[in-house]
Amino acid sequence: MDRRDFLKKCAAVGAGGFVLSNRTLKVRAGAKKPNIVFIMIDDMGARDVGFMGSEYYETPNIDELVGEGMVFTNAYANAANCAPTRACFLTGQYSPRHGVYTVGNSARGSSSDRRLIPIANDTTLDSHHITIAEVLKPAGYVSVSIGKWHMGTDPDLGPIGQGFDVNVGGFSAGSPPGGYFSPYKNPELPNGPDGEYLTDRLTDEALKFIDANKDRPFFLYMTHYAVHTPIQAKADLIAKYQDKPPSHGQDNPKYAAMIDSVDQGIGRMMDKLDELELTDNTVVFFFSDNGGYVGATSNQPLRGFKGTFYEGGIREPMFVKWPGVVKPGTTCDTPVISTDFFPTILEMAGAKKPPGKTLDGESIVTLLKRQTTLNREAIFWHFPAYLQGNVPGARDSKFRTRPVAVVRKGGWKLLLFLEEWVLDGGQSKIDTNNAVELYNLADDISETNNLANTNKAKRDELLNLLIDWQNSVGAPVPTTPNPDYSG
Ligand SMILES: [Ca+2]
Repeated sequence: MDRRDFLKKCAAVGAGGFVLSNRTLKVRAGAKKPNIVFIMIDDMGARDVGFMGSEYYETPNIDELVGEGMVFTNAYANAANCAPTRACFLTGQYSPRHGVYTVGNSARGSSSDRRLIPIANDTTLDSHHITIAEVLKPAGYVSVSIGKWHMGTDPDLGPIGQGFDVNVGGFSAGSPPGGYFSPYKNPELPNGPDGEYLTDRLTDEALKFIDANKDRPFFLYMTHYAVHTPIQAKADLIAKYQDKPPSHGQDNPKYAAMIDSVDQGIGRMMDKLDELELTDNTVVFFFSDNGGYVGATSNQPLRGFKGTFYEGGIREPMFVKWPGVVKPGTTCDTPVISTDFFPTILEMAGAKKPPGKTLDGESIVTLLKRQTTLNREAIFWHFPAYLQGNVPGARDSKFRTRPVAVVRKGGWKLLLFLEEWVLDGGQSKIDTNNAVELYNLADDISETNNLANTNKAKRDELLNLLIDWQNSVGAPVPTTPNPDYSG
């Protein structure tokens, strides 16, 4: 079923009536459906919050929430940069199914340095995809997207076109066009008083939305522009960090102040839920779309930064607070990934997946209830593109990443570098062509010890899993040599 058929069917049944299964009726007759607040921070590194061990940034409000929820210590974004993770979150599908692999052009960097012609990238989410907002609507939810969208612009490709009822500030841009202080130069956000701070304003908009929708189930996609560049913060908060000693490579007072504003905003949202007596019936997710940005933060002890497929580029801070269900103060070390949110939210909301829609993730409700582990064997990434830049921890000094595919199974992680794989003999030369890196994250969280040639059994096991997965999702592998490549 494509989106048009899905929406037609919804309209025919009427609002709130798409899935009239016994189970849904039972849910409706019993407990009120939970509100869902999904907090998506932009570019926040895995170690950029107190609960993940930062001793430099101060996030008391976030850390307090963590104490009421479950922390996921092996949480991953579907990509190492913004747009693809968002497309995967909104659709519940891996990148090969929607074609959003990266931000902008897939052929970034100097052509003479690229050995392959990369696969073309979609910079917007095509409207035929069924998003999480579209699936929640017939389950009785009102949805708002507040902040960064990065998937195209309304009327068709922005939040409204993709099923949200309300859009505040979301369009094609991946960073605030006028910076963090009003005037914002944002076509989807009227300016506030001069000097108003964007993170505070988006929080104000969230409070307004909660007030206006307190009597019905809502899905609040709180997708802050923070803490993406430009690194701009309020002077009083910068001053708070000015003399603070650096810790584990984290030392930027302005960036710390940006995080502080996010934290204060989350505190204000929780106060609003308390005030309206909604706290007990509201699920809160906290997540970021890719790893911490070089120059703004440090992801130590993780290797690399935003843009690399080492842990520093894709590992995320994450927790879920679900009053009455999640045992407070718990942790879960099962690897989870942003495609898991779609089926998880569906299950929480008592909504059903549209017939025919493929979901690549798995609901983590069973983990939240501490019942069983997940069914899947592994999680995967596919990045048939080039991302320029020289960042510490990357494989070479010209690209944050070259085309790569990745699998994580248990404590093991394998990276398959597609240039060497495609052009240097593939499997027949695997012992010498440097196409594969294998790490045992359980012992080597910093990915310093490549075991590809010392544990060939594990290498081949993961490699076969990865290739089978690529075939199963139709992942396009670039195979055309670039004639401009100068070696
Ligand atoms: Ca991002």
